[in-house]
Amino acid sequence: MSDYRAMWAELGLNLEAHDGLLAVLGKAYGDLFLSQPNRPDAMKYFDFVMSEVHGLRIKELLDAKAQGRKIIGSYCAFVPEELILAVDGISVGLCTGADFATDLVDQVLPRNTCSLIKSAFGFKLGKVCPYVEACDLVVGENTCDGKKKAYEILRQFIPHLYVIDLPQVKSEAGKALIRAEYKRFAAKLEELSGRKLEPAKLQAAIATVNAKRTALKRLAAIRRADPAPISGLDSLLISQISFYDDPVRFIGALNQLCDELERRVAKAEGVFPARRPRVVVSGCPMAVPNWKLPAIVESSGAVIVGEEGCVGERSTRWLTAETGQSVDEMIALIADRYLQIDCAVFTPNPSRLDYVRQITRGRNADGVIHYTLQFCQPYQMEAGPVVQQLEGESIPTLRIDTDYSQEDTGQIRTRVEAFVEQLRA
Ligand code: BJ8
Repeated sequence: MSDYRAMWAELGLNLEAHDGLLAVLGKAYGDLFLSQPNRPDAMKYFDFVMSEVHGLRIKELLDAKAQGRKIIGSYCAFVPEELILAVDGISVGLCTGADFATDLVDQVLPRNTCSLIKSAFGFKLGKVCPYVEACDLVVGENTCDGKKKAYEILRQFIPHLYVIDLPQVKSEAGKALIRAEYKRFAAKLEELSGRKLEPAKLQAAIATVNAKRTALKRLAAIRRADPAPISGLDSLLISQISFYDDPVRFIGALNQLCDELERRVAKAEGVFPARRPRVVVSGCPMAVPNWKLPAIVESSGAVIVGEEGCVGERSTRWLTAETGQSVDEMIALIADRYLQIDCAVFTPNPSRLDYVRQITRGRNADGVIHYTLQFCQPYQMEAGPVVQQLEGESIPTLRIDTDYSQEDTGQIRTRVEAFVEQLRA
């Protein structure tokens, strides 16, 4: 990586703490990703993106800012990238996948808050995230109670925080709310960027985001093959990168990878031998750099063939209809698309359960690991019905409730290894 220290200092990062973070991340990346055998060649692009995640990509963002473009950060799959792109903005998902500055976080948040929310605060309070510091607007959303209330506190540290209200029920009133809120967000983006939303620009933005999701869906479908042509770890990494890479460049790189994977499938080549136990992971999002569970699963003799999560197929399943003509029509269609997301904050939420079942059967998976973060009420509450239903259909399941610490790694490994043995039997 070139020397970006002056850039990081200018952004106000704590350079010493940031050096520590990069050293830990670099080592974890080498150990977990680069050491995997028989990786597809086209993963080199994603390795490069990761090696420059706090370097070249940040420089690109700052260069774009210098040209008058706005950087919009977010924490949730409900923030519509289409609207951001349509005003020439750049959308970045903010890191929420590791513990940082926990002593500072514990001073402002209750201890019984999920790791994902604590992580958002840790990266900000510890001054180690160049993305959040580069943002012109950070967007929160009223989803779970934890996030909703945490944004009230986060505003002290990020004054340019904007919160989108969201429904909790998929009713006509819910639809009206999300449509109105996306219109309000569109107006905010127009004001911030000084650019008016034009139908042609919005149409192009919808097409770009659809193309990104289509490429991710293509990757998901390829994972049906046995032997698996790509590891679950690499597939998760690609989903994580999709939230902050340049979308057009990302689509090109991912389609190139998919071409290679399809050639592998045709030759029955895989990253692991055929008939390895196949697992779907369902539940809370695994934001970058949260690789703990997939690393354990894939070093315990199984392969992950799908993620039913927001860093995964919950974010890519649906496309926006490209039939809108006016800006208002297109915003309504975008809102309708997002309202289908089956986050556990909705009540009731049957489509998530249906999809876990569908993806498990569609990928020829042998079992499901239901993954929740401690103190995440929505997903912990849904774990019971999901597991009950799957087991009722003779699909073996394992419930893992964890956080971002490494303390329970040994215990989780023991449980995962026993589960993999059960799948082999
Ligand atoms: S659309 S899943 S990204 S809200 S883990 S903070 S739910 S207590 S992240 Fe999510 Fe949007 Fe839904 Fe997806 Fe709360 Fe649970 Fe923490 Fe969570």
